[in-house]
Order: sequence, then C-alpha cells, then structure tokens
Amino acid sequence: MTDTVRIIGAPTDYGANRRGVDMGPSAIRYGGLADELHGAGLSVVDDGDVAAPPAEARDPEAEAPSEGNAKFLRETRDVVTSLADRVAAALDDGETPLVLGGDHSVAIGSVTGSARDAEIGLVWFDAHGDFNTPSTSPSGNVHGMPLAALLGLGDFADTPWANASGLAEEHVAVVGLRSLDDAEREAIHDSDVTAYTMSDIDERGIDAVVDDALDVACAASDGVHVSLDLDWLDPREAPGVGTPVRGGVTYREAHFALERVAETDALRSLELVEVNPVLDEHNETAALATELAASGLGKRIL
Ligand code: 4U7
Ligand code: MN
Ligand code: MN
Ligand code: MN
Repeated sequence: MTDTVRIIGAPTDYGANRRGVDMGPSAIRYGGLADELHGAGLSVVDDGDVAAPPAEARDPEAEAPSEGNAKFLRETRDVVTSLADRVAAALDDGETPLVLGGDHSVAIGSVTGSARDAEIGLVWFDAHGDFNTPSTSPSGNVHGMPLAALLGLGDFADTPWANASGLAEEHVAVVGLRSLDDAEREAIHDSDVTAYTMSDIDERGIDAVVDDALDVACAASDGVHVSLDLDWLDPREAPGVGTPVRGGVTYREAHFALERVAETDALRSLELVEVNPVLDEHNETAALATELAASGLGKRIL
C-alpha cells in the first residue's frame, strides 16, 4: 500500500432494509478515524461521500433492475457504480482507498473499483457468507448478497454492474462464518471460494487461519482488497451492527488479523462496513472500526 489513505464514504442503508447503517461513515469519522490514521504515520485525504439519496427521493417511475425480490437494487446499482469510479481514481492517483459503509452491498463497488485493470484477491471478514442471490435470499436485503453478486452467481450472471470485476473464486477467502442460510451453505460448497468458520478459528487459532486466508488472496497478482464487516467481531465488542451473531472474534483477535494484513504488504484497498450508530453504545463500534483500520494500514505498537 501507499503512504496516503483516501477515505471514501458510502452512506447507504438500501442493502440492510434502511435501519441507520447509512450513518456509519459519519460515526466512523466522528469516532476519530483521521487522528487514528495520523497516529499510525499515514497521510490522510477525505474524499467525502458518494451520493446516496434517500429512497423516497427517487423517481418511482424510473426503470428498476428486475432481479427477483432484491430490495433497492436500482439505488444500490447507482451507488456502487459511482463508488467503483472513486476507488479506481484513488488507486490511479497512487493512494490507498479506505471505504466506509454503509451496508455491505457497497463492497460490490469497492471490489469492482479496486479490480479495475488489475487482478485482485479478496479477504472477507464476516459472521455471514453474503452469498445469497435474489432467488435464495430469505430477506431480500442486498447486504446478504454482495459476494454472490461479485462472482456472478445465480440471477447475478446477467448483472454487469455487479459481476464485471473479474474476481476469481480461487482468490477469495471468507473468515469467521457462524451464520449461513441453507442455500448459501450449498453455494459456498459448490464454489471455489475458501471459507473458514469460527470453529476453524477455535481449532487452529486466529494466526493459522488468517495466514491461510491471506495466502489464498495474495495468490492474485495485483494485491488484496480487505472487506471488514464489523459483525465479524463478537457483539460484546461490536454491538453497533444490524445483524449481530454471538460467538465472534475478540478485540485482540481482530487486531491481530488486521496486523497480519498489513504485514503482507499486499493491501490494495480496505473497507469497513455495517457500523450502525443507531444501534451502537456510545459510538464504541465506530471507534473500534477506526482502530482496526489503523492496524490494517500498518500501525505498529513498537
Ligand atoms: B451482512 C441474512 F437471512 N443471511 O441474507 C440475509 F440471515 O452484510 C443476513 O453480512 C445477511 O451483515 C447479513 O438477509 C448481511 C439473513
Ligand atoms: Mn455480516
Ligand atoms: Mn457482510
Ligand atoms: Mn450486518
């Protein structure tokens, strides 16, 4: 990565059924992001937010993409398209994009932008697989679908704004799984994505699992995008998320994992998603997100 980090906010809640996660970028900035990154010895520029108008402001007559029961797909498409351009522009200018969500559907844009004219790997830290498609999703919420979308699975085979990154399943590792819908479990099995559950972490330890995940992603030639869903952590550490699941990684395990990311020297772009200040306690999940970003971007204690 480069010494300058470019913050790009993607304040969406479309993918999470509109519950306050759109305030994530503000909460993370307010939680001290710039100070934390300066403290890690980095230069920081803030590129502001991509436009994400409230759904009510949209023209109900406008043509909507028709992928099954997926909610707010048109709004999601518009946001991820402009986010992809912003991420690609940051990389063109020699800066490291740091995307702040918003719900996890924004990863479609982050990965697409990061993969423009490049072969990238992906590490996805999450309690969930995010492997649903519009036909399999029990909720219709696109934040449960971004990996399937990026890989062009199911209905997403015909969705060029989502599936055009060229991301290869072989270069994707998902870490920390503990909540999968039945169809997701099957789809992950049928794919060439490498998936590590919380049981893998229990059994082998965070270091072995994260090292293996990074090996998978670092096999791509042009670096790695890291997507960090804050619900990866245990809800005791990160209460401010929309879909908490008990039994997640600890504060120390999360820092350790992000420190390992920095040590690879392969980090191309990073994102922090699913922070919901409405559900948070004294902004602690947002503050935690700032700390983890600093670890991922190279902060060292000694
Ligand atoms: B997140 C869920 F059904 N699988 O699809 C779904 F359990 O980005 C949850 O990882 C998705 O937070 C969680 O709605 C999406 C549900
Ligand atoms: Mn999740
Ligand atoms: Mn997620
Ligand atoms: Mn969530």
